[in-house]
Amino acid sequence: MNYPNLKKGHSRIYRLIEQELKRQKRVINLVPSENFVSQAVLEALATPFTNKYAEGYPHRRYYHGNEVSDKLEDYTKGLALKIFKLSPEKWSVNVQPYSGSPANIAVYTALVGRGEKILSMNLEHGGHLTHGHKVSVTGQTWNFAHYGVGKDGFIDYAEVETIAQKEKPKLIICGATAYSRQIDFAKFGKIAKKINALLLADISHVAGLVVGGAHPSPFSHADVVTSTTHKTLRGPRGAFIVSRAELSDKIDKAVFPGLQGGPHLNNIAAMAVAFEEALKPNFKKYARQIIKNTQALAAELKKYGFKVISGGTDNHLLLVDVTPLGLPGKEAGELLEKAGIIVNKNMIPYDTRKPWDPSGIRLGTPAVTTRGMKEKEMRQIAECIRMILIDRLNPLKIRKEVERLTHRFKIPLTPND
Ligand code: DSN
Repeated sequence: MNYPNLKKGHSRIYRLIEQELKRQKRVINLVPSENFVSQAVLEALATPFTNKYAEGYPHRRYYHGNEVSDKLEDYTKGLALKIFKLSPEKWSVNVQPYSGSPANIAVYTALVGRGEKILSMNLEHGGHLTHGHKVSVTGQTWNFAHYGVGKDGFIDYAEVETIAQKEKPKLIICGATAYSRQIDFAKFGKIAKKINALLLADISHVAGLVVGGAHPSPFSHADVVTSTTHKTLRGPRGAFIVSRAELSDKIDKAVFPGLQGGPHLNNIAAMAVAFEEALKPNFKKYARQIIKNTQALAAELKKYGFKVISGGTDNHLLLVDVTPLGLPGKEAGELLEKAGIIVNKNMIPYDTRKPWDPSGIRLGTPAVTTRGMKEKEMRQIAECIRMILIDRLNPLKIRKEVERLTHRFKIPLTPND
């Protein structure tokens, strides 16, 4: 690890960074919303752009000295449109949201009056906290109605339409954080048109798959698209909002000055690096491999008798109900962690348990795919999971197998790391 000034003058922080790097190297990370950024993304994050205030938008700033920031933000916005093959005549983009939650809140603030109705996916069925859960400011400020999945684990589009017709929301949200199937943006678009609602696609989880051509794109059907940049897109933590051009003034005002202060320019620089990386041909391969890996993992787990929600996956994640094994999700996650396999506990559709100790675990392959693992390694990982959760072997015994894999498949850092 090459941070000489931290090592010399801030040894406590240096040691923590060292410990975290070591942890990341040694575990198999199956958290579907996490990934490993490239060294170039990390370098961009640690640049003097962090020193600059640039409240406002390119060429309309509240601070002087922004001639370079303007170039950076204009360039990043151009790249954001380019990765989705969008024309700047029809679409606008805002790259300033600090993360996915403020991006969603900015969209609601811009397009839906307080107290007005929004229709979104239930958190328990795979939606996101900022899709109107009662503990989120979104659920306390707007009037949310929800749709979910059927007992088969799939979105029932006929039911979505029935709820939409009854509730007449101003905005419909599609997109999820724990849904392992493709989202049919065309069907959502038709439903929204029928009731004259706007459609927001929150593609935070699948953005990298969309860019890589491994998941349908929402842009022919949605009015607004939000996404984080740090999940399958493999960029720094951050988010962006793409909207039909005529909505962009309202959205820009909602982001700044409505919700945020100055943009994090170093983050925007790192986002641009990630977008450039996503334009390279090998990103398509990466996106396709993520799905091959998740499907291999799901198939192998099913072979061992694990209960995979909806019976499988079309994307980067899968949900497993662990209660038939006599284990709640929290305990399953803890046992796996002891072996160095990191997942997150997660509610499953129709869960009777609570979010802090739900019935399921959520597993995903973006991070292990970045390490270069393929289907063969997914089968090995599934076997490790079986040995821990079904055979109930001591997880510490499985740790060696995990370390063999993590030793062979490095995280993307320069050789001196
Ligand atoms: N926390 C993110 C996830 O893990 O899916 C969503 O915000």
